[in-house]
Amino acid sequence: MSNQPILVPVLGDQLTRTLAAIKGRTKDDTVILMMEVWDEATYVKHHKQKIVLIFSAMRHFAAELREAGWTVDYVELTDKDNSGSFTGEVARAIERHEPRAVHITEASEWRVQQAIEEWPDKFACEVEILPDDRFLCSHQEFRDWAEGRKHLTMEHFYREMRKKTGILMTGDGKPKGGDWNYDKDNREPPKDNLDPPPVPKFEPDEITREVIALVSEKFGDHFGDLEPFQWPVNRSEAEQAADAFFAERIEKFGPYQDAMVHGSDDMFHSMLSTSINCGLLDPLELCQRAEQAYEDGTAPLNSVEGFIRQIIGWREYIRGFYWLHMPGLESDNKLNAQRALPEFFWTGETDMRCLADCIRSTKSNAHAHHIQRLMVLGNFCLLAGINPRDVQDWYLAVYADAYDWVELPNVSSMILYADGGNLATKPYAASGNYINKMSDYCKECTYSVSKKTGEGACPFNPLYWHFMDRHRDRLQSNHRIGRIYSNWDRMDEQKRADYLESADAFLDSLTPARKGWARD
Ligand code: FAD
Ligand code: DLZ
Ligand code: SF4
Repeated sequence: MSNQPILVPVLGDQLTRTLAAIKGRTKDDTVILMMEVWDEATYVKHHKQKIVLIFSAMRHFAAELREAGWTVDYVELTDKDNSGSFTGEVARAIERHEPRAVHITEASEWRVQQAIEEWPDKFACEVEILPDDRFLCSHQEFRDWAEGRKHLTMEHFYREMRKKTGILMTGDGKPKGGDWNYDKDNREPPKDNLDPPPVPKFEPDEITREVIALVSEKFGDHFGDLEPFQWPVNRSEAEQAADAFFAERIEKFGPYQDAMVHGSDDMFHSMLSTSINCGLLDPLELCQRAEQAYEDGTAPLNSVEGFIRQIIGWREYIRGFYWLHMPGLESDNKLNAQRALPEFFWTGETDMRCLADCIRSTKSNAHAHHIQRLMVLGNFCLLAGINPRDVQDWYLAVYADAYDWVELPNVSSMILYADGGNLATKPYAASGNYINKMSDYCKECTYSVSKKTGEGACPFNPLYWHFMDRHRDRLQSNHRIGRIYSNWDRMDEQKRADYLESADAFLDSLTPARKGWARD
């Protein structure tokens, strides 16, 4: 056997020993390469906590590998010869180690995968790119499923994944409990005194403290609070977070999935996306644990099925959808939305109490829960006609769990309807009523949710009708939306004019974000 090792670059969201490029290898002829690079830290100006999370998790993973006997070549951001890019660092590592081949697990993001696909031409040694089997559904499998379908309905895809994994299935191929989906039981508005148990918070250890100092020095101008930093950064912490979710929160996860309470940043959500996405937790194992909770009688089926659907349904579907539609997804703008993102998305300074609370949570934790991202922040961007590029950059920069493959379809296709309906059958548009029903935000808002137009009216009310009116040509033939236009047409002319005028006045009052928040 040659003494030349195999070089295995491991990216910041591939932090597991079960990774395709690691699991088949032997320790004595492998060099694992991990790289903190300027390009990744700055292609958008990520929230400070997101950079701390990734660098700290990478450093912890390198330590774990070394302890287990692997050879790890770890390039820190401040290493004096750091080239700043993945390709530059692999090139330097090839000079250092003279490997007989480079084995890498495919990147989760299109941008990075494009660069990797140039490596065989750039480098003298053989380069092997392995599929990322942490996802249940391969690119080819998703393409086969999508082939010939008029609409890519998530629910249909989800059922295939249930059958494929056997999760929540009976021995004779039926869904447990008789139904595939229990969403109808999962729309409880918040009640008083809900009191969700606190999510475990993790004190920074020495490694994390060092990274916090680095981020403070190098990325001080990025959005978001640096501290307190409390995310899990290694497998053991991520498992503690998962244990706490299955012991204390999953029971009520389903019913309150869409509920929002001012100041409650996690409700009954798992808060596990940051750990799943960078590789600290295995998504399938989490679904198996959820199913076990149902079998043990510690969580009801509607909660368990809801959680499993988010992971083997939505998460897998979003990833398949991304690879099916890239690179076009980035430039889709079927609704021709051109307005700049308002500055208050970065400062949180708005009288709209719902938005202010979601932005506060985003700023202080690099997190907002799903319904906040979808029905408050997303709904606002849709109704106000914010251009997709600004919205994509914002979501990608501000959330600790954000990577292009998951952020982009959620933003472009789910909230902005920028692909004209390949993902969503209708735009997720709602007036203030929806937010009032599902939250306690409106009670103490400066605006009145019951006021439809004019001074003091909740801006979501006129914006909703402004959106419907300006997209009538495209939307009125949609059978899920058409009847909304009958209501609009029944209103007297003055009322319709008041709605449009109020919305225009509100839109004119928005201050566009200054340049340089997300990208220079
Ligand atoms: P839970 O509510 O506990 O859900 C469990 C898990 O299901 C999550 O951890 C996540 O892995 C998965 N999941 C749920 N919904 C989705 C979804 N729509 N797409 C993919 N996975 C999902 N999630 C990200 O991981 N990264 C993102 O960048 C991201 N951007 C989003 C942008 C918008 C506009 C919207 C509407 C949603 C976005 N989501 C994103 C999905 C979802 O909001 C987060 O996964 C969730 O809030 C994470 O918190 P949690 O772990 O407590 O989730
Ligand atoms: C998000 C991120 C950041 C901020 N920094 C790094 C880094 O320095 N090195 C690294 O390997 N990964 C980083 N990441 C995550 C990557 O962007 C992510 O792994 C790839 O883009 C996946 O395609
Ligand atoms: Fe948001 Fe309108 Fe309710 Fe205020 S009144 S919290 S702006 S929905």
